[in-house]
Amino acid sequence: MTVESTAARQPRRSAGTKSTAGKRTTAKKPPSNEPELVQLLTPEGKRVKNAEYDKYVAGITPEELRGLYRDMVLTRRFDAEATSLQRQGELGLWASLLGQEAAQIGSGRATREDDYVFPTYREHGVAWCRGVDPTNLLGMFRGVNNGGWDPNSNNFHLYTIVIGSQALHATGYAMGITKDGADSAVIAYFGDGASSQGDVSEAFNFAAVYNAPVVFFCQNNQWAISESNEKQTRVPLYQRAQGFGFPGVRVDGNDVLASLAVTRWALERARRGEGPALIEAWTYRMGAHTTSDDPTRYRHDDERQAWEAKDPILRLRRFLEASNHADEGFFAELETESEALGKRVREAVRAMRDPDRFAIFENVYADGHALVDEERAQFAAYQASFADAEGV
Ligand SMILES: Cc1ncc(C[n+]2csc(CCOP(=O)(O)OP(=O)(O)O)c2C)c(N)n1
Ligand SMILES: [Mg+2]
Repeated sequence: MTVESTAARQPRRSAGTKSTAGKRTTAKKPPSNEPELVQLLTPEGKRVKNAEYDKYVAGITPEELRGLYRDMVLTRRFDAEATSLQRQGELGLWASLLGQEAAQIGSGRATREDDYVFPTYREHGVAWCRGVDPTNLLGMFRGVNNGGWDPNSNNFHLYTIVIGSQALHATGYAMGITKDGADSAVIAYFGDGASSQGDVSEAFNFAAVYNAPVVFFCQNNQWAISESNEKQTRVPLYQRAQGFGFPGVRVDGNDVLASLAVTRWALERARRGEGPALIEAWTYRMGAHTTSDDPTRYRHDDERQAWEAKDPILRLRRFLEASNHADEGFFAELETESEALGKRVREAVRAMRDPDRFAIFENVYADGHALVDEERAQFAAYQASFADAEGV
């Protein structure tokens, strides 16, 4: 639901918060954990009606629904393989998307080929939807390249580690689209923690005043490493949009159908020239922040267990089974396909060779630079100073 449509339903300040002269005011309560969100599939896999958003998925076919399921299963399988590869010492680090498959596949499948996507470092499901080969996501995490894919081949920007900075890149890109007179849109992904970055607020404001065709897709996975989202905001994140002058919606990020519908709504209005929108996908990071993190140090397992019951893949499976849109053969075939993907990823990572030592100096500037040349020469001299320098 949009900010506008829910404004009347926001809880009023209680009598205690009125600043009546001489009386003490009660401190505002932190945001409630009871989300008002757009949901089309319940955790039990039941389809629920939604007057505003049903129309964005009205024509969806059983085949497309199976496609969404397949996307989520394969993305999860790829992600699990990457986590294992890190544990085996094949990757330096991995940032798992476990639990966030629906938010990513739903929104990723809503994008059009000519749209442009600006991800964080966790958008493996969106990369999948954009047609980026999953093995290409792993080079940076193995430390053998600085990215691993050409952003312009799939309109999928390189992973961005500097929290929130891509919101500005996306907004600038969207402003450029308007100047080109094109009707594409941009989607910028970021997390609940990133919402506290100045870059994100600046991007919101630029996007609003320039009416840029950009969708801000915030996956609120409840945690920014060890900081809970109560430390990021005193209002539900989607409501921030209102202060900048564009609509904000909170969607059930574990519901792939709702994520698809709401993102279609936002991208379509952006393409029509109606400006930015903020989507807050309410979801949960089921795993650690990265393989370097130990979440047992800062959160209780019962929280994770409660979210397990809302698993995005399980709920779509329940729906597919209950509506006879998929049979045992489909699930069995997908299992085989998943295992084959795991094997392909494993073999590709193990086959990745170390890069040329001087590759780091390439692509810093499109046309080269005197300072980079100097640094390259210094590095070459340093390398040559070793006793076994032959072949450097
Ligand atoms: C500008 C900046 N500050 C701090 C960090 C360190 N850092 C890496 S991930 C992270 C938390 C991000 O949390 P969130 O935005 O919620 O995304 P999530 O990892 O949960 O997907 C932080 C603080 C960074 N990479 N960049
Ligand atoms: Mg987060």
